[in-house]
Amino acid sequence: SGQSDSMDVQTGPQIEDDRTGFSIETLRRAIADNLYYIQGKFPEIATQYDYYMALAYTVRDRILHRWINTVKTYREQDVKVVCYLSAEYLPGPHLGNNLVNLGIYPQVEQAVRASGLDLNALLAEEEEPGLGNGGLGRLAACYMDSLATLEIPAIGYGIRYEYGIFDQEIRDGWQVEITDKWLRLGNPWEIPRPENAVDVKFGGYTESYTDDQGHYRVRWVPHQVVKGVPYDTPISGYRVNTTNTLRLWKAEAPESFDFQAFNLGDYYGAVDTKITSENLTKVLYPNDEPIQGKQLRLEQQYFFVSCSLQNLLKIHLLREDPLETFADKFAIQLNDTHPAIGIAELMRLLVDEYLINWEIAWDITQEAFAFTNHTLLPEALETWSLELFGRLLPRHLEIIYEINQRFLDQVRLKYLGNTDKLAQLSLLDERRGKRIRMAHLACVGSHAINGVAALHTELLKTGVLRDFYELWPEKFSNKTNGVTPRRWMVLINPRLTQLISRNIGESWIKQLDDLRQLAPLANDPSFCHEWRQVKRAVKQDLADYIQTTQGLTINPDSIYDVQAKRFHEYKRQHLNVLHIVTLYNRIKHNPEIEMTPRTFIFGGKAAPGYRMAKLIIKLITAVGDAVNQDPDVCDRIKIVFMPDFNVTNSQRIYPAADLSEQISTAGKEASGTGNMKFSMNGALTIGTLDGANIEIREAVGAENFYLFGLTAQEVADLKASSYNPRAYYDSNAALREALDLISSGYFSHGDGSLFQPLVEGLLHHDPYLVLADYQSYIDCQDSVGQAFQDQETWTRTAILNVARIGKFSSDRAIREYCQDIWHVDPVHIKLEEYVQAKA
Ligand code: GPW
Repeated sequence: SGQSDSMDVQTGPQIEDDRTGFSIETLRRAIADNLYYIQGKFPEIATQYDYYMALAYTVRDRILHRWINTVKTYREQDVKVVCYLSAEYLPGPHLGNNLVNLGIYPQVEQAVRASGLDLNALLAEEEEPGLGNGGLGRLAACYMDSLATLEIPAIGYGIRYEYGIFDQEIRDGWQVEITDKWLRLGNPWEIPRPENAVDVKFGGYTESYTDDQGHYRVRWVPHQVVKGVPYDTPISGYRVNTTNTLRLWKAEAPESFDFQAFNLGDYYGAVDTKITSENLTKVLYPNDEPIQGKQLRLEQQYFFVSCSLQNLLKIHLLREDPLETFADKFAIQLNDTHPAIGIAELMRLLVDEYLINWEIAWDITQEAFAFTNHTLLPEALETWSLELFGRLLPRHLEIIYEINQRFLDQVRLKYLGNTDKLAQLSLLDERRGKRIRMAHLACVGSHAINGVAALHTELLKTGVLRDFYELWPEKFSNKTNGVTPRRWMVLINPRLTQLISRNIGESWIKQLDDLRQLAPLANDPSFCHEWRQVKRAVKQDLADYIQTTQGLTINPDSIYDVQAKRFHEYKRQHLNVLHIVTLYNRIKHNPEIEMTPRTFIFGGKAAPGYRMAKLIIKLITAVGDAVNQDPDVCDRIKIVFMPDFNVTNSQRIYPAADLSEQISTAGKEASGTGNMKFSMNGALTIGTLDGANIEIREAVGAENFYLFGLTAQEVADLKASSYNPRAYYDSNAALREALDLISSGYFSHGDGSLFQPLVEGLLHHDPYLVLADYQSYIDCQDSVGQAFQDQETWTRTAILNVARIGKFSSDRAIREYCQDIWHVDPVHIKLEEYVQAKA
């Protein structure tokens, strides 16, 4: 993808070995060899998928050399390692990204062509690992990329779900969920490590005993044991040898359990244990936020966290380091509260299994852990009922009681006689039927707590975590999210990448702030012309794709107005729809009205149980059906719903957008990361003062950002002063007309009841202030439409957006985590000769 230099990858081996060589001929031979020896096929019967596999193994071989050297170096040099614990990862397809990072895209393209094949066709064969829901999982993947690129020793730990996030189909305008059998054709990127399996206990009871030294100890007698088997995937860095590990755990039945059952003659019981064990990592819960309080979900969380911590302790002891230095060697990051049980688990492992005394164990734990919060929605804050928790993790419940007691003793000293404070800070919520507050556990057990955008961190400090902030202000910091420019620019937008690199060189790929050098070019007419040509070509690509896949014709000269993200009421896709219906009404009233043609593009999944989100999808497709066929309007408005928004499909969307919709209710979106991906690819943003939008606007300049809507403070004030959405409806004719048209059944074949829950909800509750922000949004959109008429100015603004977006690289974010929270340094990986490495 445009990057022509290949040999800047650290001194490759001198000999053109078939498994390490980068020459076109060596690559071609390796592909042929892998087709034969890995896929067991000869060209006449080989499918495109066979060739994809042959190529994937060819690339993997080149990565393995670096991967082994990386592991070896980390072991020998006794370095501090970042351990990222995340229940979700959305890495996207690996092949293209690895070609970019290794710097062998052009050679592989030619080697593939020399084999009579097309690289794009082979890339399209890869099934992406959909092991996450949305932003949180994708952030983890961007951070893994940046960690490797910055040469930081790191392991990503997570769950190897057999079924990832469902595939979305649209039938009759409704979302239909299809199971994601991503492993069905095999996965060339993972290596199982059954020799590193660990056992995880569940249920049962605890008992105390006195050890030889007369110490009081606790033993956990489980009801069930599940085996965790790690599967490792290499994560390459950009143009460095560093190749870190993503270690995902699969649940299996432990052999010893089978044997017990077999000895008793209970063959079916043994098989049953195997089935129930494997259920544990069978499927990803498809809820974005809030999470569902299901037992299996807690089992998943504990399972992968216990596997990971046992693994870390094993590594630590293998290095012959004393346990007391554990936190000097590992920095453990909690990606939201999903892995927060790790705090109690590390305490259990240290105190019960390694017999360390409580105080020392607690110091180690607090020093090792850090916690990132990703939401302000109160309903998304994770809690577990004591009953369920105690049944599954009886020992951890005791440990949490002990942590809480010691913590509250400290609180009591500070706030003498203030029982409210105790209740507010307690790890146990005593009101709603006794529940464990995972965010409180995470705060108490960590030395650092961070939000993911400046506003979000401020709102944490004054809102959901204010009591903790009052107690430990020094623990808090902000780490504004970022995304990797390797995937989100270089890989997905080769045209833009080439244009930029031809003008300012390639340094920006690793130093995104260098995009600043584009700023003067915003005044260079020939550069602007080329920029427009690139955008136009990319928009044509998307038009072609939509034509082929949906039979829908869109106009590449129209504004591509895109909202692509999970469906949630707080993200307000329905506000976008109200704008569309308003434009529709304007044309119906005045068919000759001047209007900048727009193509409204939507993408995103709704949680299967989230009825309102699914109804909003139906509304979009229903309005689309009416608008797209209406000869009066379809030259000015088109609506496209792109089904199955995932990493692969998103890669076609971000580069083609003119306008990025970031329209959440202020104070609700923790950060957003799609906003950054659009901006990097030259879209302008229409957005509220929410999440990272605020910082994007500051960076690109207020004059280059379409701002509308209430501020977080105004939202809070309006809600406090008994917000009345109905008043907005009564006093705004265009809003009334839009809502009335939807209620009338106009978009639902006369069925006036279909969208009633949506319209009634807005009129009587409207918790996300859609109606309050309506007019401000419409006015802002009108100015967008006007501005697009002046292509010169629009292009200049787009270039300035890209020139000033450097801050939103995940490299910047990871550097901040390294300095302020993890205290880790880069470790340079030198490549040993292959022959020597093997010996
Ligand atoms: F609720 N986010 C997400 F905070 O994608 F855990 N899934 C989730 O379950 C949560 C948060 C959780 C998102 C935020 O909504 C988004 O604003 C943010 O950019 C992203 O996490 C990464 O920080």
